[in-house]
Amino acid sequence: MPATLYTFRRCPYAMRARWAILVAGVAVEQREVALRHKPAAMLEASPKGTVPVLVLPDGRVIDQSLDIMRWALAQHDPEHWLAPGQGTMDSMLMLIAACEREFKPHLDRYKYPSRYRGEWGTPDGEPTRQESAFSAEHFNKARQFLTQLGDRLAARAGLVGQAPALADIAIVPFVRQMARHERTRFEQAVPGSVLQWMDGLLARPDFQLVMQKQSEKQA
Ligand SMILES: N[C@@H](CCC(=O)N[C@@H](CS)C(=O)NCC(=O)O)C(=O)O
Repeated sequence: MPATLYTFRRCPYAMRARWAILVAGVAVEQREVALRHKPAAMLEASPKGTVPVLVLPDGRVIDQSLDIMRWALAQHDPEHWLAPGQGTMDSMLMLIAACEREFKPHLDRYKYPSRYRGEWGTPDGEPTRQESAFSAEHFNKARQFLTQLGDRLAARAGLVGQAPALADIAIVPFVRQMARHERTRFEQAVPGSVLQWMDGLLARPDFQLVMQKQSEKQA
């Protein structure tokens, strides 16, 4: 019996977990969930209610995307994502944590300012400043993180070495989200090295498979 992965196609955390599982070639049965109607079995396994969640045949549950990546790659790591030759695991984990702390919150506020009304409006919803200004402020903060990535990528093709590694695969789905929101604005604002890095990773055939819809897989 294979492990079960509860996933959501467009979730960047789930994307990175699926990508590592695919590259590792580990047999996993994927269940696409509707975030508004999460299956009871998933919530029973992981009450915090976020995807991805991996339930192993022996009942163990891994419910953090980075842990799922490391679990899969620990079994088979054909591209040496866990040990890229340059850069240590600690330095990759620090970069991934920085993305979570210094990029993701700004990405969310840039993309979905209305969800953060409390931060730019009064408690009764009266705006104290423009929603668009709030969004632009967070676009700029997210961009600052990408400038840091650009500095790294000026010196090498990947974030820690010449070849993609855990850090690249864990971070690029979030950068993709920002690029897809307003591609032209993104292209004008971020270093060319970041664009090239992102486009190169996203053009990989395995990423196309990671993003395939359930219906396309069955076809
Ligand atoms: N730290 C978690 C974060 C996962 C996460 O936040 N996933 C989002 C979707 S992208 C989610 O499931 N949110 C719950 C919801 O939208 O109901 C991980 O790395 O797996």
